[in-house]
Amino acid sequence: PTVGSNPAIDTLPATFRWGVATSAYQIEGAVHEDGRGPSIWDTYCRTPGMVHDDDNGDIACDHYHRMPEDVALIASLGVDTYRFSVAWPRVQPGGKGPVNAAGLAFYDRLVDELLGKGVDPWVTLYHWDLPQELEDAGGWPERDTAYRFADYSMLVFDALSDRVRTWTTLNEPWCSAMLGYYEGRQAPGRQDFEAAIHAVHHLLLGHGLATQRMRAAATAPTEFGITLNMAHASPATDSEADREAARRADGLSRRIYLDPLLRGHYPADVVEDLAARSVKLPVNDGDLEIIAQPIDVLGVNYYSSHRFSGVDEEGRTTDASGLPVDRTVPFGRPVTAMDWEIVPEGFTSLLVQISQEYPGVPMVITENGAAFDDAFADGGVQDDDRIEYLASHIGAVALARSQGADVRGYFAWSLMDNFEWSYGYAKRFGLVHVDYDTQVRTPKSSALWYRDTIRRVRGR
Ligand code: GBH
Repeated sequence: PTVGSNPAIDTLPATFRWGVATSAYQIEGAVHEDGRGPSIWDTYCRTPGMVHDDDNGDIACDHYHRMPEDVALIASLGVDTYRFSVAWPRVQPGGKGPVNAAGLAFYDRLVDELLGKGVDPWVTLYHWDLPQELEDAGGWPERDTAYRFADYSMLVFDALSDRVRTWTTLNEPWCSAMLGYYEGRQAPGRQDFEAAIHAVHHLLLGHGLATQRMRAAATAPTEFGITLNMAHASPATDSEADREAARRADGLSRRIYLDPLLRGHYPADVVEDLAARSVKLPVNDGDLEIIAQPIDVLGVNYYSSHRFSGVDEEGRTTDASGLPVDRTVPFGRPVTAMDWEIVPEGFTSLLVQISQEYPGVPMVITENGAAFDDAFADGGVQDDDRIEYLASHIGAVALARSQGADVRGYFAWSLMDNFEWSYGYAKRFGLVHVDYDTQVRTPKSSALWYRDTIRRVRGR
C-alpha cells in the first residue's frame, strides 16, 4: 500500500478539528527581549551536562521574530487550530506582580495574526517554563505557586479572552512533577520524591484555581481544560506481580491526575502506595472541590505505551531501596529516534479506557508525533517513517471513536523542529524542517501528507 494510507482515517467526520502544536521555550528564542525574566529552563540549560551538547533555547527557532512567517506556514497546512503556550516569564518576569505589557503584546499580535489567517488559537498557559524567582521560593512543591499561577493566568485571560475560545492550563503535569522534581531529567532538576508528590497536588490546585477564576470572568462561550501525557499500561503477563506493577505505574502516572480532576478524589490505591513510601499528598480542606472544577475538554498527549512486570531480571520483586519493582518490558516493536516504541493500538486502548472509566469526557489529542533521523536531501526531507507514524496513530484515534471514545480533534507535535528539552536540537519532531544556521523552514513530506489528509477528510 502507498505510504500513509489508512482507511480508518476516512471514517473521521468532516467536523473533526485538526491542528499543529508548539510550546514557547521550544521555539521562541529572544530570551532577553522585551523584559522577559529567566525561567527554570534558562537555568537548567546553563547547568553543564544537563542538556545534550549544553544546548539552550536562547535562539531556538527565532519564532519571536518570525511569527508572521510561521503563522503563514501554519495556515498553508490547512489546519483549523494552532496550539501554542504562553511564556509566564514574559508576562510576569518574576512570577508575580504587575503585567509586563511588552511581553504580553507578543501573544496579542500572535492571536490577531492567527485569526487574520482563519486559524483558531488554542492557548496552553504553562508548558514547563516556571519563572526562576518562583523556583527560588520553592517552586511547585510550595502551595503558594498554585496561587501565583492563577494570578498569572488571569493576566493572560484578561488580555486575550475576547479572541481566544479554548484555554488549557497545564501541559503534562506528570513531566513537571516527576521529571522535574523526582527524576531530575528536566528543569529544575531536583531529585526528591516527596517534593514531586507535593508538586503534583499544587499543579492540580493551580489548574483548579485558574479554571475557576477564568470561567467566572468569561463573557463569551469559552472552553477550559488541561493536557495530560498518558500511555496505556498493561501487565507483561497475567501474574499477580505483573498486574500489580501495571496498576501502580498507571496509578502514579495517569489516575493520580484523572481521578481528582474528574471524580473529585485521589485514587485510594495510589494514596496507599504513597503511604508505603511515607509520602502524603498535601491536601487541604476544599482543595479537591477546586481541582474537580468541570472541564470542557481533556487534552491527551500520546507517544507510546508500556507493559509492566513486578519482577526484575533476577526474579526479585523489590529493588535495592525496598520499593516494589515496576519494570517496563519492551513489546519488541520498532522505535523512533527517541527509542520510544511505536504502539498505535495502545493509543486506541488508552482512549477507550478513559472513555469507559470517566464517561462523557470530551477529548482532543493535543500532541502526537515522532522524532526520526530525518535526512535533508535534494532540498527537502522525505520522511516516510513519520508519515507512517502519523497515519497509524490517526487511524488509532478513529478506531477509538468507533469504540465510543469522544475524541474531537487531533494536533500533530510539532509544527516544526525545535528545542527538544534535555535532548537539545538533536531530535527533530517537526512536520517542517528547520535549518538552525539559516532559520530556513522547509515543509517535510509529512507536512504535505498532513495537509492533503485534512483536505480529504474535510471535503467529504
Ligand atoms: C511532550 O512530552 C512535550 O509536551 C513536548 O514539549 C515534547 O517536545 C514532546 O512531548 C516530545 O518529547 O521512554 O518509552 O518510556 C512528552 C512526554 C513522557 C513522552 C515520557 C514519552 C516516555 C516514553 N514523554 N514518555 S518511554
